[in-house]
Amino acid sequence: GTVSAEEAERTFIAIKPDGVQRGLIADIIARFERKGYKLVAVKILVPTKEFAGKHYAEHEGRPFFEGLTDFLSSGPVLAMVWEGQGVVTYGRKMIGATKPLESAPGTIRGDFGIQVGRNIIHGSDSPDSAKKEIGLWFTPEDLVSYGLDIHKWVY
Ligand code: FUP
Repeated sequence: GTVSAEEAERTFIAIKPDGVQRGLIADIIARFERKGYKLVAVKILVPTKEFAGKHYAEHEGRPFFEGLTDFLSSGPVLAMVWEGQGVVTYGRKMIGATKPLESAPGTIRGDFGIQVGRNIIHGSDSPDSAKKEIGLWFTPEDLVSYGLDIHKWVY
C-alpha cells in the first residue's frame, strides 16, 4: 500500500567516521535498501565538534562526551534519512546494541565492530529523536519525495 509523505515514518542514520574509513558505506546502504526502506536524503560532511555536541546533546556531561564528539567530528560522516514502516525501531535492530560485543551477529555493529567508541553507525532511538535529528542535519527541502517502482524503470 501507499503512505503519504506527511505520515511516512522516517529515521536519521549516520555512518560514523570509522564506518566511512573502513569502506562500509555500500554494505550499510545495501542492508537498508534490500530491507525495503527508501533513501530520502543523503550527504557526506565533516561535522564540527560543536555540531557533534548538538547531535549528542543528551550525553553532555557524561565522561565519554568529549571523546564521542571528538570522534564524530574527526572525519567524514555519511548522514542519511531513511523512510518506511517501522524504520526507527527496525533500523535500530539492524544496527544492533550500542556495545558491538553485545550486539548480535548479523547486525551492523555485530558484524563489523568491537569497541563502543568505534561502533560505526548511529540511528535515532525514537520517532521523537528522529524528528529532532533530521531537523538538525537536514533542511525540509533536502528530503526527496518519490515512489519506488522497479518495473517502470526496467521496461
Ligand atoms: P546508541 O543509541 O546505540 O548509539 O547509544 P547511546 O545513545 O547510548 O550512546 C551514543 C554513543 O555514545 C554511542 F554510539 C557510543 C558512545 N558511548 C560511549 O562511547 N561510551 C558509553 O559508555 C556509552 C556510549
